[in-house]
Amino acid sequence: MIKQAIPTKNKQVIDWVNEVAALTEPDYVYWCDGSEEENMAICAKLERAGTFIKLNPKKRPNSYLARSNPKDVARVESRTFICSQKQIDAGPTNNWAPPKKMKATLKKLMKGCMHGRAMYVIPFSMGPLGSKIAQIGIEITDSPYVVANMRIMTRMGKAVWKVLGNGNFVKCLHSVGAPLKKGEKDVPWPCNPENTYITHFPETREIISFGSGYGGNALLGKKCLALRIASTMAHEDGWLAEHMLIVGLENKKQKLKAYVAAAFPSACGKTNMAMLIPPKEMKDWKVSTVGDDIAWIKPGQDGRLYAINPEAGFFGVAPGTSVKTNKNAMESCRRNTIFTNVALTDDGDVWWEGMTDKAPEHLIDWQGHDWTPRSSTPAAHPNSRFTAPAAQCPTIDKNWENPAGVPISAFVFGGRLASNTPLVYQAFDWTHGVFLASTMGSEKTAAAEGKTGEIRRDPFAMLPFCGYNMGDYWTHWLKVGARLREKPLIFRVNWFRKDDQGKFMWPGFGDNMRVLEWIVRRTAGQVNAIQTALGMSPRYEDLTWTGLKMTQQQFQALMDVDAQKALEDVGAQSESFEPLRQEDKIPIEFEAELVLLAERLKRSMA
Ligand code: SAT
Ligand code: MN
Repeated sequence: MIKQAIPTKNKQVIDWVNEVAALTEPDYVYWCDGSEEENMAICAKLERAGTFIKLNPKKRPNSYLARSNPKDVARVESRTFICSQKQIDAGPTNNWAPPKKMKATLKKLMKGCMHGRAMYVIPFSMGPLGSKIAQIGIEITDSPYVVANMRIMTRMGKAVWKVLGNGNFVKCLHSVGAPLKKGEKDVPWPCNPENTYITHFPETREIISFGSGYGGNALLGKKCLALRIASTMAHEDGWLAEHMLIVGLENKKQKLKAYVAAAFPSACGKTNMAMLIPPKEMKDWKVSTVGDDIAWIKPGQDGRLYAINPEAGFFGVAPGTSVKTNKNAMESCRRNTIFTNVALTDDGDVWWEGMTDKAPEHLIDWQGHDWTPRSSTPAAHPNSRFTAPAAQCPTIDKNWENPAGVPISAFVFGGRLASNTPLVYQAFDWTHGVFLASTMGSEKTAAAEGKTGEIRRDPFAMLPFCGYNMGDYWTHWLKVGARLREKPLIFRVNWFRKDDQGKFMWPGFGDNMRVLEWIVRRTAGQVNAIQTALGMSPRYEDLTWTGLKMTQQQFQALMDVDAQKALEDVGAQSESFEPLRQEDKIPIEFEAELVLLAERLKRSMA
């Protein structure tokens, strides 16, 4: 038991902490201060518990490996709920439960759920501490692993109490849901997969998460606060909380500089695009990183949109990350990093599929078993992650912590689609762009439960993260745009098109700079585009090709659409709107866009 003075006079905080402690019955309550000493003690505790394995300090200074329970490896969308008073405010794309009923269910589960554990109180800020656009949250958790991760992912610690004063905050309550009986020995990764609930109460700004210790299920500042709760705040207050990376693109020679915000579903390369290294033939381009996952975007005095990254770290997908694909991410996790579910090398470092061309001869896999290149299962889990401080990224933008944010010139929306979606095209206008984002589709990845590869609609890459009715969200986007004096241009991209042999047709990664250059030049009015049935497209000669073998024909194959198939897809899009149409939530503009798109496609075939 640690004797501590309570570090705040905020009555709401104190009452809530007391109330939760009375319900969950932890061994003791610990108020986190965010200090170095505290972090050392937490990491040491995690080591003793077997949750953390300290990596070789010569190879990976101050870094740890954690292995989760194999049943707790990703977000669980089927167990994620938006508990608004009215079901229509959660909408047909979210699981809904009445708040009272859900709270009663949770209360039952949480009675005594912290037996044998410490209860940590984590004060944190999403966004630079004290900035006008930041939001303060307090997470109560019984997981020291969560404490260690929150210290990297958010601005966490005692300075928050001063900024909070007697003000309001988002209540984030988390338990792994695994109470210990007297004398019972703990497991390295306590969790309760049979009773997992990730619940949000947007009207009262509360989050309650039970049963999972992994990623967005447990680090409640991220998807739960910064997206699901923040999107409802943004809806009320006229801004946007988005599942987007923010990247700066500058070419001094061409006098071009733009910030782009881009939405892709989880595990579709947001971190790679945020830290892109241009091909050497395009070295006049300088790329800087503001954020890799979440953007809070607000209209400024000048009628433009400004974006901040509310996070302080990266929770990046490890597999596929290498010096070749993302040198900056590799550099970011060189030290002071927590790795979860990657493999351990014999010399105490980490490895994952794709890190090197050749796998090491022997590893300990993510489940703690011996592994060799002959093994039939992957050494690292496909959704294994690194938690690394953003400040360690070599390309971090000098304005990444500027509370005023960075001005956004373009929005990019991309999915993971093998066929019939062009490499890039620009929306005709804001309304058309918002419509395009609403019809985004993507193949499922390992970031969520379920079968990977299946195509699902993921509007704005927000399907699992929009905290309110999706139709109201689309209308909100139309409204925000209508009030801007200078609207960002909107683009669709697809890096993942495959040919008949199933081979990727586009090299992706650094070569995406070729597409981004066209986008930035469009925002500066420097380059033309041709009008197609889908939108405004580049011609072959509008992109830089030096250093890449790409014939006009190959480019055409990347840009082509089968109009008949596209027309069928318009029907499918319209059908996908049906649940929202039933609720009278489809913006009238979208109905018009469906008609216009179908007509353009038909005429292109005639
Ligand atoms: O939600 S997580 O933070 O676990 C990762 C993601 O799905 O983007
Ligand atoms: Mn994400």
